[in-house]
Formats: sequence, C-alpha cells, structure tokens
Amino acid sequence: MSKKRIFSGIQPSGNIHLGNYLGAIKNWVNLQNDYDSIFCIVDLHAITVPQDPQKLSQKTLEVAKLYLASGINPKKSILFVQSQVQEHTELMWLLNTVTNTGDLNKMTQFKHKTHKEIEKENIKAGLLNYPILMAADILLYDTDVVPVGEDQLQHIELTRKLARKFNQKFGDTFVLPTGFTRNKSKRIMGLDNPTKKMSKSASSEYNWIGILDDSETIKKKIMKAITDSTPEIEYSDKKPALKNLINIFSLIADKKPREIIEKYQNQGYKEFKEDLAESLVNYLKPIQENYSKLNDEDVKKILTLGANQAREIAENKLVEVKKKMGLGI
Ligand code: AQP
Repeated sequence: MSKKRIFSGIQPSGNIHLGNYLGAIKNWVNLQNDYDSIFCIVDLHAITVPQDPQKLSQKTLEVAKLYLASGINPKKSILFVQSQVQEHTELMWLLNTVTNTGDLNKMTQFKHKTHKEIEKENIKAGLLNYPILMAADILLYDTDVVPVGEDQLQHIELTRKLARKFNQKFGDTFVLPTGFTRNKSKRIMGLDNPTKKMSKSASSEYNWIGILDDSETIKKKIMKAITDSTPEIEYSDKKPALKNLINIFSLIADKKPREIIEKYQNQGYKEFKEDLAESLVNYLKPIQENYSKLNDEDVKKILTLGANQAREIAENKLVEVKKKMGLGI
C-alpha cells in the first residue's frame, strides 16, 4: 500500500520561533519517516502583510536552512518555496469561485490580523483570501494529512469544505485532508502575554524565543518572561504564564509537567527559569550548529530540485481541475 501524503508549510515572515518548531517542524521530522512528505516555505502567504522584499528573500532561505538543520531530509521529503511553483496561485483563483466570502470573514486568524486595520479600512484582499491559497497548497498534492498547530485547524476545515463543494459540483477531484495536531505542542503562548500564541509578528521580541537566538538572548528572554502574581510553582489554568513555561520545559526535557512541578515546588521562579533557560540553550544548540554548517548555494539547489518535484505533481492536478471546469479548448 502506498504511503499517505502530508503537506505543511511555514511563512518566512520573521524569525522562526519555538512555537513554530515545537508546533510544526519537530513533528514533521518524525512524520517524514512514515508519510510521503511535502514541506513548503510559504512566501506567498507571508506577503499578505507588508514585507521588506530583500528581507523576505533572506528569510525564505533562512527558513529552508532551519528545516534542514532540524532534520528535514530532502532524500525523504520534497522541500520547496511556494512562489517557485505557480500552480498554487492558479488553483487558488479557481477555488475562489467556490468560496463564500462569508466563510472567509469568519476565520479567527483574519479577525486577529485585521483587528488594528478595521478602523483604517485598510484590510487587504490577500489577508481575507489567505485560506483559499492555503486550500490550494493542500489540495494540489492530494494531501491526506496536514500537520499544523491548533491555530490552523479552522483553515483545514475550510479546505475540506471547499474540496467537498468542488467535488460535488465538478465530480471527484480532491482528497479531503485532515488536520493533525500534537496535543502538548498544539499552542505555545507568548512569553510576554500568555493569552496569545507565540508569534513571529508580535510587537516585542520578548514574545518569542528564536531558534537561532544566542544563549545570552535566550536567558534574558526567559528571565524577563512574565509569571503570575503568587510565588507557588503550580500547573493550573489560573496561572497561564507559568503553565506555558512548564509546557515548554516539559516538551524540551521530555518530562511530564508533574515531574517539573515536583522538582521546583519548593524553589522559586528564579531557579525554575534559570534551569529552563539552560535547557533551552542546550536544546537548540545542535540545530544551530547544523544551521551554521549549511551552504546557501547547496540549499538553493535542494530548493530548485524540490520545486521541480512538486511542480510535476501540481501540474497534473491542475490539468485535471481545469478540464473538469471546462477551461480551455
Ligand atoms: N505559538 C505556536 N504554537 C504552536 N504552533 C505554532 N505555529 C505557529 N505559532 C505557533 C505553527 O507553526 C506553523 C507555521 O505557522 P505560519 O508561519 O504559517 O503562520 P502562523 O501560524 O501565523 O505563525 P506565526 O509565528 O504567528 O507567524 P505570523 O506572526 O507571521 O503570523 C503552523 O503549523 C502553525 O500552526
């Protein structure tokens, strides 16, 4: 029996952080052994908010290097840059025609990202249409499973809806994908605000730990991370900031939150944070070392090869879709 296929991606919209790593990349590295895997750097998604063109291109390469440094193996997985396979944007246009704007308006991420823009009436169509591009990314490859953080599950639901609608209207064409989230890593919260997820585009760098942050920066960020008002070390929803730090510690040390609480219960936040910072530094060190050994030109070749492999699959799908829609003569 052939392997099931997974597809996932990250936007090169800033510094890749611990949330992206624990919520996405780390899981992909294991999944690539069991699935036919396609991993993308979704630069077309990144431009739904303003980007500095020169920086965007640098960040795209940086994300590719981080995938590789984390253990994504181009011999096992297809690794490519979204804008290098133009079928993504073409299928997006076609899917536009089966998408209700009402559904797009309901997306939580859209509401979050447009929160500040509403008064300015400055909302870009790209931000509203982002989930259609994501659906195109997934459906082009007959993807069975999409490993994502919890924040993206709503977009996967919409993808399923669009696939179902298209199939009903034009005949069986798309595979209905399922979202896959690992429980503990599903949502890493911001270090400066435990009510919002850790995010590349957060206004303060004290929101996130970058995968490439040096040891001094990591220590500074963890020591500055907000904690809750009472000094007891406990794992509770009443203490969301501490709970988030314990979750991070538990994921990187591969220990149960209970074991961490037992160890630090009678000590203060200071010891807890110092040990967490040291563990993080050690945890990220091998990835940073692998990263520093990668050569840009070699990585670009891997990406070109990956784009060629992806295009071969995507082209076939698009031909099928256009034929079913009666496009062309
Ligand atoms: N805080 C998080 N906890 C767990 N998983 C997370 N992911 C993102 N943040 C967390 C997962 O990382 C993958 C890539 O996300 P993305 O770059 O496509 O976009 P995003 O979800 O919007 O991530 P950011 O960091 O918040 O970026 P910006 O600020 O640019 O929007 C996804 O699988 C996501 O679930």
